[in-house]
Amino acid sequence: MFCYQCQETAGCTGCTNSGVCGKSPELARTQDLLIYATKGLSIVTTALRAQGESVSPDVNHHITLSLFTTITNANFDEEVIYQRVRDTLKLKEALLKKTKNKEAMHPAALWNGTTKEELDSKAEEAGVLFTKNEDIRSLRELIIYGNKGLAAYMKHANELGYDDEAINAFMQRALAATLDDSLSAEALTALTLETGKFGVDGMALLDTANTSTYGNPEITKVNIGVGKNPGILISGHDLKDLEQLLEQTQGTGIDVYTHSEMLPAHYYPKFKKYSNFTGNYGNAWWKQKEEFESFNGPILMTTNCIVPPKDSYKARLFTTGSAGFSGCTHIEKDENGNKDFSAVIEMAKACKPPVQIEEGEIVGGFAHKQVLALADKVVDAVKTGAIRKFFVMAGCDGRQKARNYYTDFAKALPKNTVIMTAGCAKYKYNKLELGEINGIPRVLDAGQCNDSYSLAVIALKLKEVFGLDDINKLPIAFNIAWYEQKAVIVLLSLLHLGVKNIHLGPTLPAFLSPNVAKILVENFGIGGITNVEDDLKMFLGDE
Ligand code: FSO
Ligand code: SF4
Repeated sequence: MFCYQCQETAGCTGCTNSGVCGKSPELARTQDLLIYATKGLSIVTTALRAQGESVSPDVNHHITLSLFTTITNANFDEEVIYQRVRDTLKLKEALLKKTKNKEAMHPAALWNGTTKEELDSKAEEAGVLFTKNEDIRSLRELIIYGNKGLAAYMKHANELGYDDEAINAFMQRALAATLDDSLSAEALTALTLETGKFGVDGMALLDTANTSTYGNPEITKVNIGVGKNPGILISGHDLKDLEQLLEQTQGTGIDVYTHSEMLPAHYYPKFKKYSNFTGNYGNAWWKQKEEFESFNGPILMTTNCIVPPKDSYKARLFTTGSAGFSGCTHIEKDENGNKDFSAVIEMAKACKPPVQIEEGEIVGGFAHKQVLALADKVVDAVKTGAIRKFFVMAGCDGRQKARNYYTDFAKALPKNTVIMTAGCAKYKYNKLELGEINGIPRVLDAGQCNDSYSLAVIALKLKEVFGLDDINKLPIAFNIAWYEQKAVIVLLSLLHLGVKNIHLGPTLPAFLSPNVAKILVENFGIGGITNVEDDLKMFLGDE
């Protein structure tokens, strides 16, 4: 196997024996195959569009779900991936009949197979290392990972009835292009930046889907303690799943708690009507081995990040959507698109209430509408010097000790600075009690990783208010923590919006070849992190 798609990749170069995430070589091979088959299908759909034919939403959604399924920590069930490969080939074969010029197509578009042996025999061509030139490989993977992240956000928007043919067509064109040997490094660089453009469109679509369905996030205090009832813990990012779970738990005596990236659900007005929506339990995804154990009740994973479960709670772990783990119950949609969570609820009734591991409250809900409602206060604070600088510290948390840098950085920031966050990165500093400036908390949590879009909207609005011609003239620094492929689309989107000098840690992606990294450094000022003291001086211009 060879996988280097996430920040925790072995030795900062690539996982080759097994994944640090728990991915086996067999699972890695099957995921490579699924990506290969998805590229083949994308070549066919792109050709069909060029012929003037339309591609059905079912095919588009199949492609987005396949991409999402291969994101780090989403799905560890090899059988599910094999089945998706077979389904993808079946869809492709049917569409292939309608395409002209088959002879000119890449073999990925023409290949077919059904047995495990036939599928496995393709594995070598499907892997990352099949592209020999390291710069081309780097750009191809950067495009693929960006599109995996975008696919995740599209899937959530699709669940709420929102879609965009232009984004689907782009994702498929981009995937197809990663098998086109005629494309130069320059052409692939342009496609990478174009991915950022569609990243902005995808995050904007999801923002509209979420806020139109559940209202605009508002300042909210979230309980981090526990109640006396048994509970269900829901994690991942899918708000539609949460809505259905809340509906189905009404009157059952079961409380619902969020974990990790589901925390921001508490900020949406629509979820506040559920009296059993009790609070947030625990921290970021990587702490789940301890926290799922002490929670005592069933856990529903709606997306990544899954850590391979301990036997002690594996029977209590349920998955749905893109998430999967062999041996855990997976809940599918019925023919009407609804999910039946009664098995989860019945299990909860027989479980003990959660063990309290923390107490108190945390504050969040600072997405664009809420922050812009406070714009006068914010602008005043900047003009009077009460706020010297904003630090966008969005992104992901992870296992590596080096990430304590972000806690130390937050603690060391001068008291006249404000952190703007989104994604599970927040757990490194959202319980630190960093205080307020003129009533504005020093940690403003916009929401999930996709709500980094909100931070960009806020920055663009501030640019307008201050009459600036360049977003980089604002007193905002970007010190972002990344882990998996959704962070890649967030990064590419910020680049598209013209943000420069983003610092990325705790390490730069292993999939950036020295030449590709050089392009990003020279054109966008992308940099890594060093240590808190030196970085603070650099960000504050105190050298
Ligand atoms: Fe975190 Fe995992 Fe949201 Fe990621 S829970 S790491 S970037 O899936 O998607 O922030
Ligand atoms: Fe390794 Fe990350 Fe790939 Fe898992 S997802 S195999 S940890 S690079």
